[in-house]
Amino acid sequence: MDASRARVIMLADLDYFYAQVEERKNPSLIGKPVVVCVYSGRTEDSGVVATANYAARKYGVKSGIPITLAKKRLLGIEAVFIAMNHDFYKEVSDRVMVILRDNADNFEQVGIDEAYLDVSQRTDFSGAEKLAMKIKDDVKKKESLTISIGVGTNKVLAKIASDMKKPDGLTIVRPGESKEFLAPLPVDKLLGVGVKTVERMESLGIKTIGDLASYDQGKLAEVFGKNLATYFHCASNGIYEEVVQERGERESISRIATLREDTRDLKAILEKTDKLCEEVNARVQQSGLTYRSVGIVVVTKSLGIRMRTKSLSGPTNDVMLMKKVVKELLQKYLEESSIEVRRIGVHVSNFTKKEKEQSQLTSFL
Ligand code: DGT
Ligand code: CA
Ligand code: CA
Repeated sequence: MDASRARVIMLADLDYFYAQVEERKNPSLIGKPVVVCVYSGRTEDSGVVATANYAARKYGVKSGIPITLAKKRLLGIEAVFIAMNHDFYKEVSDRVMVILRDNADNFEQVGIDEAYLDVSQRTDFSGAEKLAMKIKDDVKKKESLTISIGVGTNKVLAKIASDMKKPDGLTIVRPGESKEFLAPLPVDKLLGVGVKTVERMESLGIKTIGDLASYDQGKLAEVFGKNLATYFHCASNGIYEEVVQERGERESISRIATLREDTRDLKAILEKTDKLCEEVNARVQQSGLTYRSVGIVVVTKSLGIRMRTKSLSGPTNDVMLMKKVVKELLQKYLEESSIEVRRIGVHVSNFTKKEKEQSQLTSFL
């Protein structure tokens, strides 16, 4: 392969995400096993573990196990159990994603704590380490979180590489090293190989990705069908073409936050919405979009949800205009309702892609 033309793809994945965010919020947790729980509310301890920090993982506590089992495994240990606070993690995630998107030519978020970055236009493999370290430093400085990064010539390699040296890891698989890197790894490391597929592969004598890479493709197709067999064959040989691209057309971009106290004071609410508008607008601008609708979401003290939207006369990405419209909508809402506001959100929608597509279009006219 022509190394100078290989794509440089990264997968960045935050370490023990929910638990790390809790540690950052309350540094006295650092060093102790921390277990973030999804309490179902039925009985005191019913529910599952969302994630645990590495101190807790040493005792076999991990995502998906019952809270009761986690408590058993941590019996007699000074561990901390915390209820999951999804909105809070989402806010942190949104800010980290802005940092990651800033460092990519093409960007694709694939979960609350991970994203693919195609950085081929800004670096080749000789500069990949420097760029990855810069991204890790940015996230550390701005959000005080560690993130693990994997780099390879495609998504499959980047994803597997990101998992090699967690936490705070960086693994770079250079062009030409892909097959060698993959060969000894168990097949379940491959994207899309779950428990059932592992069993079927084992019955064919395939245990490692190397076994899969050299397995007869026709025989694979008999078991898995042609499409899947082709994917297995290519991916295990270090070949995977899927591009990094922003997922789908977005319907809206929004941010929501809880007010310091329930209130009907316009000034207090505007302090919050102004900040939210700036965050939303930053996201809009980074995506190269303009919007034609601006709206607010109000969660009342009694947890009712009210929405108000206004259509604009033309597309914009002007934050002052967004703030003005949000203010109008809020004033109107407060006139119409007498209930105190608990949470407030802003959103924009009805997007058009700025410049690029428009100029392409006009060039045909
Ligand atoms: P890592 O990446 O191995 O250091 O650890 P995490 O915790 O970041 O794991 P990851 O990346 O698979 O998942 C990101 C977050 O998603 C995690 O912090 C909590 C949530 N999560 C993962 N698995 C589960 C699950 O089975 N149930 C629930 N409720 N949440 C989960
Ligand atoms: Ca993670
Ligand atoms: Ca993840």
